[in-house]
Amino acid sequence: MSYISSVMEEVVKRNPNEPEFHQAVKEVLESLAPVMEKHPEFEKLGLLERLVEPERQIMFRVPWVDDNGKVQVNRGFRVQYNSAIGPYKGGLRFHPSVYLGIIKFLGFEQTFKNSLTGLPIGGAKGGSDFDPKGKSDEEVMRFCQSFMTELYRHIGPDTDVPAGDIGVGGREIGYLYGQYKKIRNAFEGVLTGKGPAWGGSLARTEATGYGLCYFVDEMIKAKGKSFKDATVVISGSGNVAVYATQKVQELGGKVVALSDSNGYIYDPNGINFDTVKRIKEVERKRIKEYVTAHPQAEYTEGSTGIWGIKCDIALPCATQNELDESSAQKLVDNGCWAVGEGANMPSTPEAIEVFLKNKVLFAPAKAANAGGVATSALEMSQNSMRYAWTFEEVDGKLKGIMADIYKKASAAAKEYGHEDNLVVGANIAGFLKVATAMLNQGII
Ligand code: NDP
Ligand code: 2IT
Repeated sequence: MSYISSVMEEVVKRNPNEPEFHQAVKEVLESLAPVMEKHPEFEKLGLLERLVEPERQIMFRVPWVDDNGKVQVNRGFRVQYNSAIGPYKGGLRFHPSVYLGIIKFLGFEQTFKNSLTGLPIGGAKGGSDFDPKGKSDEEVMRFCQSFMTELYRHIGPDTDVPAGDIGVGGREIGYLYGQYKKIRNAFEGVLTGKGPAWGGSLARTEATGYGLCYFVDEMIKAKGKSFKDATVVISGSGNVAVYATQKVQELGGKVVALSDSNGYIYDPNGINFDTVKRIKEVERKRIKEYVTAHPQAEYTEGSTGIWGIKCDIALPCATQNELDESSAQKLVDNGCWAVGEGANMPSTPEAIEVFLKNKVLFAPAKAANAGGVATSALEMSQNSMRYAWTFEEVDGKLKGIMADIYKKASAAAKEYGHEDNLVVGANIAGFLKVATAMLNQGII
């Protein structure tokens, strides 16, 4: 049996009932076949066995009191996956679907993504099965305070720096930061995605969505295409989807659809960004509210129907495995020629196969959505300097980083015999830096 197959077999055996984790590991390991051929020393040093095992996994009780005075108990997680190239870094997800397997898959992906940014950050992820939907501000605050009352002992600006992800945005980062500061009596860069008034970087809110568009723009430009006059479908209507919408419009494309877990909206005239921003960020309401302000738009129940809308470019920006084989086939049949993953692992392996087989230009998540964490690393730099760059300075650096990630991924794909396959290219380029660091640092 090959080295890769035996490591994969062991991963499935040692981590039962964690299908998302298996899926993420399998994709990366399969991409690494040409690397293992070139570097037999990796096997001798047990590099892959070490890489697939998180350095540390923390699970904890999060008790809090709801508005009715009832005690609620959630489960908290922090998986500190790999610190070979820098302090642990990665978001926190609050969603009822969260369990250890989800956090492990996200921490594993984060390790390679962070490596691709070229910045000194290791990989981690955390979160809770807490559902912020329908909770009052006070409930969210009490939950965040309880969560941080345990998490604080495991993190620090040179140890582990959490940020946002699904269900965790500026409001939650504020409550988490306030509690950390109170317990530690230290105003330090322990979280990113902070408010600009208290150490947050300008452009961090926009960074993942903008970065996704910068990456896709590089990828399609290399093939003589552009966003100009392209019809674009974006799934989700959270932080990533909203700012991807804004940037697509700035680049001359027309976004015609957005969604949430209940359904999707279709506006043939092009989505009105200001309406979406108001509904999602100010009112915190559902995407179906959009049709009240824009009666020419339609709302349809069920979120996967969005992939049946005819488009040139599709940007899945909601969640893992939201785009399966049949949805991919529908996109291809309708003439879609580029896909950029804003969410983490939104396409199933079968969907990716459909895209690659049909020569759809495909931008994989760990490269395409790295702009968020890259800007988090820029926030860490600014905190260390006790200084703040302007929006334009940060945005300019973000653009440069995304172009560089595209170059690295496409060069690695070519060098290892898979020209134009950015899945393989991103996995290899992300892996090599982490692998080199791990080898240099001994058996740790
Ligand atoms: P938000 O919480 O702001 O938004 C999430 C969006 O996705 C919402 O519209 C939500 O709908 C939808 N969604 C979530 N879960 C599901 C589900 N199970 N089925 C269908 N729709 C769902 O999160 P973000 O925008 O921050 O994150 C979106 C994706 O991007 C995630 O995969 C995240 O890991 C990834 N990402 C985020 C980064 C960031 O900086 N924020 C950086 C890199 C990647 P509803 O309201 O109905 O739940
Ligand atoms: O998946 C991701 O890259 C994020 N949720 C952002 C992590 C971060 O530390 O900014």
